[in-house]
Amino acid sequence: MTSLNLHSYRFSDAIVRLPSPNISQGLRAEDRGDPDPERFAQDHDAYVAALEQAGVRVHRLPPLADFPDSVFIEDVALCLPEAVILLRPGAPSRAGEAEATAAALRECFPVLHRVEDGHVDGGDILATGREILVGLSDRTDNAGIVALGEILDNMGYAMRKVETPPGVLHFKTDCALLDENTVLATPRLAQSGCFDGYEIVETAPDEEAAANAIRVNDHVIMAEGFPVTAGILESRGYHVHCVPNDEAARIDGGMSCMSLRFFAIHQ
Ligand code: CIR
Repeated sequence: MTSLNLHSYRFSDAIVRLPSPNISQGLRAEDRGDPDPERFAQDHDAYVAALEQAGVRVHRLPPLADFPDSVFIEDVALCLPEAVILLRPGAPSRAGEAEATAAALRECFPVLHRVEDGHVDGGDILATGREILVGLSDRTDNAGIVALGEILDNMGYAMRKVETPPGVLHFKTDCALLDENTVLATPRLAQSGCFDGYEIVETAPDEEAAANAIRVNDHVIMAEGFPVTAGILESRGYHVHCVPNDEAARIDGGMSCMSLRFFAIHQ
């Protein structure tokens, strides 16, 4: 097993999926209007540029017209340094996205495992420096967590089941890893106790949506519009890079969901 330690936020590569031409039909919990495809594409370009500025090589996969939500590529796989695990997204309209991405993942990883039962969305998985947390949610069920747990156990990784707060799409909607032992979390998730033993940085009042950020090498990439939380992170020494996210937010997308990040030990 390769230690998660640094590889939970030190990455050499990222895979993104260019936005579907049908992005305006993306799933959403609440109607805040359809995303505008042109503005979405511009925001996505800014997001990819932020990844590149953080020092990763970005692999761009072609858009999938049949899958409006496929830009949220994080939900189809869990990338670990030595292997990739193909997941089973829980929304029926997204079920085919994983297989549609398998061939591209095989090009980047020597080994590909598959979750064969239940459902797991990548947005419910947080790899920290010492364990892999998987949040039970409307998209991720017990059967999926058990199936994923068996694969991780065989690979020598510690997995822990946690609860995604009610009404929250994914576990990582409410948290992000900042370093091996530090997480950014909304107060509601911090209070659940799932991060006991970790250092927690809470999002500022009324800035809960800032929690879906990503630490990539020396940068923290977060959505624009959360100045107090950005200031808190900067004051702790993080290099914060804010990118526009208004269009993705209309269909419940944030920073983590638009890329698969990994450290390529075999290339
Ligand atoms: C969905 O509901 O599946 C998409 N509209 C948003 C997915 C966001 N994914 C993520 O946070 N990992």
